[in-house]
Amino acid sequence: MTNTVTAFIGLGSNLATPSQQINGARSAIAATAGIQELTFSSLYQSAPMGPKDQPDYVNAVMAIATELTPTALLHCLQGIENEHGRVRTGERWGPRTLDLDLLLYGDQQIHLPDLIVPHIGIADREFVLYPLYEIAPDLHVPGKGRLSDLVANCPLRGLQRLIQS
Ligand code: ROI
Repeated sequence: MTNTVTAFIGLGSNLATPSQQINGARSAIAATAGIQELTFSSLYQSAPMGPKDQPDYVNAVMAIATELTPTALLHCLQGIENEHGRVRTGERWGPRTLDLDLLLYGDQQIHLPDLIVPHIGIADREFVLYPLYEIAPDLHVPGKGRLSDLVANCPLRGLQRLIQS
């Protein structure tokens, strides 16, 4: 690939054996034309943000090199979400089989109707910041500051790194 950008994707699931959903999504992303996997974080277990009457989540972050535009990448991720059985119930912040978020795209700040980068919740979500910090500790988050400072100001809220089996 030529002319690639480093991008970061947040993965989350709390239904249908979450760790398998995450691993399946990882394979599907890595197999996409125009995407090369660079780094994959540990899996983390996290308490649900939003309604508490749903299972804990498994979250991870993936670094990729890509020659896709941000919008093309977003559409790829949405396609993989749909193929992996995501059912949109319409319930706000309800449980989900697979959630793929475009967190960062190089050092770009993007404001499109259906895509905001850096991802809206990035600075206060422990299940995004800690896995991201594991794989890219020196990162600067455009418009928000050093990742190390964001991590230092974000409580763990019970986040646990899972031991890989
Ligand atoms: N909570 C956690 N812990 N992890 C997620 O990935 C996640 N995703 C969501 C909502 C419902 C906001 N809560 C979450 O979309």
